[in-house]
Amino acid sequence: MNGIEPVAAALRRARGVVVLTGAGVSVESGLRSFRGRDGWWRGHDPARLATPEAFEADPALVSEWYDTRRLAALAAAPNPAHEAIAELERQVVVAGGRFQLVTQNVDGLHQRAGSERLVELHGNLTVWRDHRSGRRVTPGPAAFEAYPVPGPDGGWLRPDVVWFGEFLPPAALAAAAAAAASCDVMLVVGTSAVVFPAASLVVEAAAAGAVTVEVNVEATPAAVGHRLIGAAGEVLPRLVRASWPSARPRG
Ligand code: BV8
Repeated sequence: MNGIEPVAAALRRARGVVVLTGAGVSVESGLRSFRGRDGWWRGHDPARLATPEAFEADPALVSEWYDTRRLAALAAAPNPAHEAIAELERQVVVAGGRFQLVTQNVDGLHQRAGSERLVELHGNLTVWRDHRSGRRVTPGPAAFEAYPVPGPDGGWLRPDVVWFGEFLPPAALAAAAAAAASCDVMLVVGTSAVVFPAASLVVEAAAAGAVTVEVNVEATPAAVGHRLIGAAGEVLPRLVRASWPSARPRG
């Protein structure tokens, strides 16, 4: 694959690395992306489902949709892209560098692949909260019996994710922005880069002089310096091996 060696060299030299991921990194785990051919959004208008207004209007529909996605995420397994990102973290940290993984995904697969230095910008599907009190609960592996689901404090349970029109967790956004502003290399993997403020992290890294690299099956609007076009589960293990020939991504 042309263009992989300069990226590998930049990774070997880097003192600070950020990896920004989107739904595309979980496609090879069998989880649909949002705007792909059969994306979750195709059947459902995001504005109709992923907003506090939609939940207020029809909590049964929205909580059933999210429970379907929660069960799919629990049934899925990390793929070689997730494992390569976890290995990349280990290689950078062992070399004394700084590493930050920033994900828009709410499926929890990065943690299960062994990633540690992780910021979940948009929350996590496996945790739910009472929409009145905010008290969090971690549901068991089985589907909820009925929708909507009564919360512990008189509200309904909702997924602990960030909906359109809702603010991101300030600590997560601050950590992501700080890492983007001080990294030498940012990999942008499997995201359409159209949702903000996540997409603005690429701009911040480029403005800070970082080498920016997109890994995607197609080119997106992201303003990056390098594009490695291909499936993340194929490109990332190859990039890690090209960067650190002794590296052995687990899995
Ligand atoms: C906010 C969680 C303050 C829930 C999600 C500035 C300009 C314009 C609009 C805005 C702006 N600032 C704010 C907005 C509004 C809005 C926004 O960005 N709208 C967009 C649509 C224009 N942002 C917000 O509302 C944010 N909040 O700003 O609060 C505020 C408050 C009040 C009023 C104003 C502002 C909150 C945004 C977060 C929403 N929650 N998810 C859930 O999961 O249901 S967003 C959700 O969609 C994802 O988390 C992700 O972030 C986003 C996009 O998805 P991607 O991950 O990129 O996936 P997608 O399918 O789009 O693309 C997949 C890619 O992978 C493709 O490129 C494909 O080619 C590629 N691919 C496929 N297979 C593979 C692959 N690549 C590699 N390998 C493969 N195998």
